[in-house]
Amino acid sequence: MDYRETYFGKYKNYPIREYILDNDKNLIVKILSLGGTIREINYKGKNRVLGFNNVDDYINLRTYFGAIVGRVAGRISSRLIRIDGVDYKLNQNEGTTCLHGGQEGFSFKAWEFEESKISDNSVSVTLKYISPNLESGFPGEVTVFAKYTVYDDDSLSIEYFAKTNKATPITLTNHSYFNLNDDLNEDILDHFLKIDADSYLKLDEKSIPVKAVSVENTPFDFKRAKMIKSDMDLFLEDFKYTKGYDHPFILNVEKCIELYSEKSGISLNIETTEPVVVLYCSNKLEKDLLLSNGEKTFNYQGVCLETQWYPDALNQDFLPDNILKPEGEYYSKTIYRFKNISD
Ligand code: G6D
Repeated sequence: MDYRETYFGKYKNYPIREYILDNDKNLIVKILSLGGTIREINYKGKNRVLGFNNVDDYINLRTYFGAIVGRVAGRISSRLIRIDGVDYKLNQNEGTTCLHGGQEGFSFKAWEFEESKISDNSVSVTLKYISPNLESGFPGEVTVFAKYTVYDDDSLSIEYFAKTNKATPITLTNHSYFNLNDDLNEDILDHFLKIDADSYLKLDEKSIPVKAVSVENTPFDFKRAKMIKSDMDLFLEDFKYTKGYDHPFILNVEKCIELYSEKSGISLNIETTEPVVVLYCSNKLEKDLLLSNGEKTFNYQGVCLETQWYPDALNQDFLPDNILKPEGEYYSKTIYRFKNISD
């Protein structure tokens, strides 16, 4: 087990550090203090996520590559939210919606180093961010800890802990774009994907949930592993505005998500405490951005599996809300297990 850190760059007056968690076997994870961003997941000598080489690209291009997304991940459809009888005006950074915590989202903040730990079978780093009252319009000062742990079984866990001094909505997730091929120039459409979900959320033209529907006999049935491209017919109504999968799935109790590349033999198994996973296949990823390994970006180059609470919960009567109260504590955990079938 090894822990290292380096200087990565500067953002406003903050030095941005990179923390490297290495299990001295097959898994090395590199995390930035900017947005708690996972810049690289190196498994068996190859990087399996999309990332940049500099701070400016993370800030200016807003792809959310590898970033922690919050205070509220996903889209909030209303400008006003009412908490304990008080109306709060949210920042609308995507037309009339507040996307991924608004312009002042957690992804674009300098997080503080809290601690690192090494044990016989794991190495971790914990980052901290204090989100001030009314950041992007959200009520209350929220203190968040994000703990990343790499284990000797080639798994990575991400845990979030948060407290607030006033009732506020909160939904946190990680926005890594996975590509399990050995070559990031190959798209993810022939990755096999399994999602243990009986229903998904239909979206309107602004990608706001309108109802939960069964996946039976729809392109959203991933209960048995299939290639991502198998049923992704862009002429279908569900994909008219999203140009592919960009949808929340309501996970069954087992919460099993599996991704697999036949080309590399690499698989990723995801377990989570969260009730939902948003499947986004980088349908709208800007082209020709320069990645950290010198490659250029293109559509369908990475697949995001954003484990989280129900999106737009505050505004959708059919979804349970995500209000954190001062007497409560927010906690969520997602584990990413990497394997190679040849092992
Ligand atoms: C696009 O609609 C998608 C979102 O789901 C994604 O999180 C974002 O790009 C990065 O807006």
